[in-house]
Amino acid sequence: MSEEKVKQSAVIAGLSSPALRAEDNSDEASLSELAALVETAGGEVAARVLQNRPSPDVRTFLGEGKAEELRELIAAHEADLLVLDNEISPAQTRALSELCDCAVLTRSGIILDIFAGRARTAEGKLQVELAQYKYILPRLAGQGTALSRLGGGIGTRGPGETKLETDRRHIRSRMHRLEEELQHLSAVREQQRRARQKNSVPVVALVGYTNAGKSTLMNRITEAGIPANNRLFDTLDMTTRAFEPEAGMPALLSDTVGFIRRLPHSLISSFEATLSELKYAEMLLHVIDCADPEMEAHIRVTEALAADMAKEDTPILRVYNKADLAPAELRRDPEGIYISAATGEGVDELLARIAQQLKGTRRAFEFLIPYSDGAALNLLYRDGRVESVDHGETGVSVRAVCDAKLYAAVQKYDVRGGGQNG
Ligand SMILES: Nc1nc2c(ncn2[C@@H]2O[C@H](COP(=O)(O)OP(=O)(O)OP(=O)(O)O)[C@@H](O)[C@H]2O)c(=O)[nH]1
Ligand SMILES: [Mg+2]
Repeated sequence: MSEEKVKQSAVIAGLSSPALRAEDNSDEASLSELAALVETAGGEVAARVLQNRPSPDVRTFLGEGKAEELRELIAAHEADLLVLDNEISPAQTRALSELCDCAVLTRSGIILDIFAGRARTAEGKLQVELAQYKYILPRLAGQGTALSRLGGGIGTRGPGETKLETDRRHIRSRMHRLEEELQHLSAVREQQRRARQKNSVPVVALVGYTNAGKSTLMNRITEAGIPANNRLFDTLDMTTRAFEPEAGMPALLSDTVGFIRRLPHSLISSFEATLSELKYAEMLLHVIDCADPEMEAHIRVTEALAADMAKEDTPILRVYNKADLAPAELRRDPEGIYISAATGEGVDELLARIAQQLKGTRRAFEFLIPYSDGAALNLLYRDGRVESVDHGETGVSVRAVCDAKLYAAVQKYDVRGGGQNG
């Protein structure tokens, strides 16, 4: 990411309106978060404005009067751009851009820009580029000159300003190629996943709001050495490492991109391949920054997104992190666990809770499989972890670790008719 000599200055604005859905509404906390996002993207916030209206204005979203006020504010601060906290339509973006005589971006545009500067792996870069095109395409007409006047910097990273101005057909064909490349990478990922499933090693996935401490916890548990920084969206790529929640119990831990309110749809769909890993997780650890005053809102956003991405019945353990920064009387969730990934406090207890959960879903069983049912034996080899095999007179005695689904398929051969802990 090339740092501009002079930071771009932005005026940020949000609309709070009872007509907007809660997740589309702006408020002081959401505006503060937007300010942090703009700064993370390398900009500077010159002024912030929270507008209240019974309903959004159809043409300008914020209202003609407010737009005029913003124009004066932008001129007075010599700001380069206006950033909206709400997702407004491409037509409203154009109207505001004309009225305020400057480039207009939305929260999604800023988030995409941060992602563009952060993507490291080939897949991450392709995913971000695709997301940017999806965001830009409907907004192309009208704002080209305002955006190119920015001359690099926020909102112009990634596809680049010259490409911005090329025609839609060119962009569409580029998007098509990106989609194809991503599909290919996703096939490779699927093969790796199958190989892992064959070994029957359960995956535990970290999810959480950005900056909650997922990577710090991952590093503490697996020594993965992932950079963990006090900035938004530090991690973009999925990293998976082996760990043992209990001696002799192999498992995998995955760290991935953090969530935030109003995560752009184009990003979610582009990162589908990465996030689909959550579907194969046996349990989710929801890492929560319990020292953040916005904790409750963060929990809602994360669990709504996680519910869309994981299997329906995947158990979630709430892991309240940064307990070292929060007074003990704030530890109010009896179901959750309070830890500090930074100091290590509570991490052993967390590992014990993970082991306990995994044992419940994955156990060792003894089967006696008749020679006539080779398919059942194949199934155990394919989806389970076979620990011993003994060819006897009446059939094959097999000891294998199975999850609930596999067990249901071969239960009739269980020598005890029930299970035993592995
Ligand atoms: N005091 C304290 N700080 C912590 C703790 N865990 C993480 N941090 C800090 O919080 C910041 C964010 O931590 P990360 O591990 O990068 O957070 P993340 O959830 O991976 O963030 P993204 O990758 O941006 O989604 C870093 O500055 C960490 O040092 C903790 O238990 N206590
Ligand atoms: Mg991280």
